[in-house]
Amino acid sequence: MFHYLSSRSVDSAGHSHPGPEKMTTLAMLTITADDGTRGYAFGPPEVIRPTVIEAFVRKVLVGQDPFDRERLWQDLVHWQRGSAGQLTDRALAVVEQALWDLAGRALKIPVYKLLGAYRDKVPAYGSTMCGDDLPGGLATPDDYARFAVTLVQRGYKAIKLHTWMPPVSFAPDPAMDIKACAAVREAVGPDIDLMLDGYHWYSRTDALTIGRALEKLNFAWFEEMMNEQSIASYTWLAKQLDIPIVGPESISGKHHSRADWAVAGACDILRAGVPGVGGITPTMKVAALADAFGMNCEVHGNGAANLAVTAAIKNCRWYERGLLHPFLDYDVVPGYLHALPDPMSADGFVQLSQQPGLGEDINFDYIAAHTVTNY
Ligand code: LLH
Ligand code: MG
Repeated sequence: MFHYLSSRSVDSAGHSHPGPEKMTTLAMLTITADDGTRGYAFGPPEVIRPTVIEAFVRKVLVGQDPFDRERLWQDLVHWQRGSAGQLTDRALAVVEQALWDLAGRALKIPVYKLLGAYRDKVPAYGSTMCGDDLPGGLATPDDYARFAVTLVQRGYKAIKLHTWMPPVSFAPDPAMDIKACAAVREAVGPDIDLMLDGYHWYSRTDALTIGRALEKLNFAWFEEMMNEQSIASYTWLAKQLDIPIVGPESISGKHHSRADWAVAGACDILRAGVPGVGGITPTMKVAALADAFGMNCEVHGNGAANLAVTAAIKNCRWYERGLLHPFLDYDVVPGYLHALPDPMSADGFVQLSQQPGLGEDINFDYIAAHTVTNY
């Protein structure tokens, strides 16, 4: 576990926003093979806790071949049931990413190539932070419009708005969301792809109202506007709207729940991110499942592992770059890395690193100097 400086803080509902620069804690999991080859993955310390490592991860991994990722992952999945919620999908994902990183480093090949690369660069969409009440931040529809223009100048060919959510005092407000989307469309013109990821608990009728407005604004997709626990609500909405519905992002169930969504017609585009579904392999399974249904799978979230998957599959249009905010410079490299895992060119493409493994250029000296606990 180590400290690094971050200017992002999290509100009372878990959404990130700009905040005062402060020391933040991150965990780095290291898996070492008998020949000394190592694999690394980062994760929140509360996810990859010492008790989780001791009670489950060591028991499953020690003495095993680190290349047997599927078997090791399945063994961890079996432990999940009896773990009383201790061994989460997010913990599985950290362990599995470190195994992929180890394999890539051992074979001297980037993970996206190990996965069977489809491309070496991926177009990125700029994914905004959720709305706030910071003057000049993301507090008004005009703020979103101004920010969208700077994102287009930076090179983004697509932008996804996360609009206002509690604890912002006036949120949620469907009319405000529609105004922000209209202001952004007006500001960037017809050629930029736009998406909305608004408040995640709208009612069916509010969601339908917003969805119809987005259709008029020619938005490319509509994401997590309702509680994803209700497949029936998503099926109800998808039947009535032409705009593609993307999901599910936040529900549990790994690739199994995504299969249920595809069968139910609850979305037009599937969604999975490496931390959320328990690793790179289950994310690839969702992508294959989507492919079998003739659907895209838009990968949720940024970072080296999500980028590797995005480059390894054909049926994902964009890499989600962010979260972005006018007060923050996403291109600043955090202290524990030597370079961003997802540098974006002026024409909006993220080039995949050719470094062996996940492609994170780790600053081991920084981490050693800022380590607070080793276990
Ligand atoms: O609610 C939020 O803070 C965001 O929606 C966040 O979860 C983000 O990761 C997301 O949904 N991206 O698509
Ligand atoms: Mg989302």
